[in-house]
Amino acid sequence: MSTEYGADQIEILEGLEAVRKRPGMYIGSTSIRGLHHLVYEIVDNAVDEALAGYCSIVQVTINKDNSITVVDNGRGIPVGINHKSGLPAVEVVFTILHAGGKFGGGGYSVSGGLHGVGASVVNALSKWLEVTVYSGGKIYRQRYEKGKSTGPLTVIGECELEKTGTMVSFLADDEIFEDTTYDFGMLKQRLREVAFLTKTITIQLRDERPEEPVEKVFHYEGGVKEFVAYLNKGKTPLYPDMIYCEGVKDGILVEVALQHNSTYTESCYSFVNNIPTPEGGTHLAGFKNAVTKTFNDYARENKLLKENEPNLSGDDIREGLTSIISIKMEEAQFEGQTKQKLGNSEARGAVDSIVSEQLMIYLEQHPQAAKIILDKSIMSQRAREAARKARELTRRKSALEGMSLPGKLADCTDKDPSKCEIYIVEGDSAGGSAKTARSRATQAILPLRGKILNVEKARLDRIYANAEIKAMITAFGTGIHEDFDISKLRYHKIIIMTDADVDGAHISTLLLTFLYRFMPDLIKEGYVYLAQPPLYKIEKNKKVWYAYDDAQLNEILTEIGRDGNNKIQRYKGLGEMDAEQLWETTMDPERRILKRVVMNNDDSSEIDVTFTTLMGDAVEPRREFIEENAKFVKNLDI
Ligand code: 1YM
Repeated sequence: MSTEYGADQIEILEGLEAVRKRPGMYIGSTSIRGLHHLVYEIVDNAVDEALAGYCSIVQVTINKDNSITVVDNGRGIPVGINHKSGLPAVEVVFTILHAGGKFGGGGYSVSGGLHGVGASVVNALSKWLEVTVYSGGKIYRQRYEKGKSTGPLTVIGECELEKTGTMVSFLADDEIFEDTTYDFGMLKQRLREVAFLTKTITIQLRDERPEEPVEKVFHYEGGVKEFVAYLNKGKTPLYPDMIYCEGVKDGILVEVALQHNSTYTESCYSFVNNIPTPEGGTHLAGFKNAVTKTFNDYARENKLLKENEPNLSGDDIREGLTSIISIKMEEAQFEGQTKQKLGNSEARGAVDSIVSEQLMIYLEQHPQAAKIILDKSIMSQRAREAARKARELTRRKSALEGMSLPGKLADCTDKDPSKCEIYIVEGDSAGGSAKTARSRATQAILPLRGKILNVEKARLDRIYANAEIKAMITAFGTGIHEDFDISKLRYHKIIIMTDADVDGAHISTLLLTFLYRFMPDLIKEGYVYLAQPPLYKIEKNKKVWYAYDDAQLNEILTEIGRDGNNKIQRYKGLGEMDAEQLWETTMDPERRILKRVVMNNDDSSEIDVTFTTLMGDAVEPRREFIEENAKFVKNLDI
């Protein structure tokens, strides 16, 4: 190390050492999520440069060796000497742990957000990192290894005076991260989201790892309006416009887009400084308040609600509403267990006043759209009232008769939910085998008859009236809607067991759609599983093997020899197995394979799109989805 590096440098190294010792504190975790977080930290700096008005294109490349390169065409990170440290500013950016935020003020920034720890943390957690700055006709470069510079910032060449920007390449340290292989899909999803939230920016994502490199470009002139259109793809909009509200109040930049569609579910996503806030917070509260108040005021003024009729509830008005609430503000405070909820009280007022004012103007100028929305809300109000009465009735009945479990349920005897499982089984015959096979103490069986209702296309009163859905709700014990209480869950494993064919997959999807839309916490908390019945039974000399996919079948056949003495049986459905086989292969906790259904809060808008694509009205997006994903399907038996 050269002698120019004085006491400051020692402090710097101690700072970055701390990051390497406790990476989780800085990037959340060292799992695959944390790994991808490194990319977002660097991209955020480029996005800030775009928000400041100096950068229009950001290119992200996954290189062959799983290193990452991010390039922007902004001003270039400053290379001048920072007087406090005596180092070039760019070196400070990469080697000093910041509390978040830059030296300068002014403008909005998306960096310094949730983890928002900046470039120095990425540097500390990389085997190597190289930054190249194009500025003032010169090209500067500095290299670091595990956060330490391997030499001073150096001019490595010249460029045209007009060419400015920053390029950062890094290789995540495999001593820190469990896995250093990037997931193209994960980066694609997040960068698309960033592009929706930063209108005018162009983000290019390139994957150099496959033989034929893959490239995606995201550019959305319409910003959040296009985000709503994307979420509504596959749904039928109720009116042609996208309602859009935008403004600045108390230094808070607010952008909101919304549009109703013919479904009965609400899809609302909120962001602060481009960070998703799945738990909502003050900005979301402001939005909801504005929507409820404005529609009720408009309905009263225009006599769409009569004097003796009650106000519409927020849920009534937001039935079938897709919306994006995006705000940018300084010093955002995040609260809640996962720090995904905005706490700043000033955000409530800012969103409320901007949305109230502009939404009212829209409604007054578009009486037709207003009437369509209010008619739907009034229908929703009636359905909700009917559903409430039905729930009330069941609640009173169960209070009177004690907890009356569905007749078809074969319950387990143990009452400790953490030990109990419920198998939801397609069809009475498989249900019968499962009842014989099960371990009575801890395994309950609920057979479902035929296909359950597609909740994506049905209104609340019909959903609550559906026998199969009612049976699940009572069996789980959690209640639903405002009564939902996860602590009352009677089984900590909810296992969906269907045939390993197309119909079975359809039934699983219908069940998952119901759980995702009505009891998402069950999935978020990791209580939902898919059973994996075997596809093949192989017999030889009175010995039996089971294979769960084709690869395993091949393995077994190689092991036992591929002679004519094997009898291979291809299972078409659960019904073909007797109770003993079902127990051995699919239900015995010692031997079975269960797939846990997981859901990442960061992906929620994408999950929403997937369910709509699979279960909604429009055929064309579904066809596209199937064409794109058919390659992931291992066994297709039609
Ligand atoms: C590929 C990553 O980091 N771009 C980038 C970063 C900065 C600037 C421009 C920038 C910011 C400012 C002034 C300012 C940063 N500068 C700093 C610091 N791309 C990438 N592009 N001039 C240039 O905020 O005032 C931190 S990030 F602190 F040095 F100013």
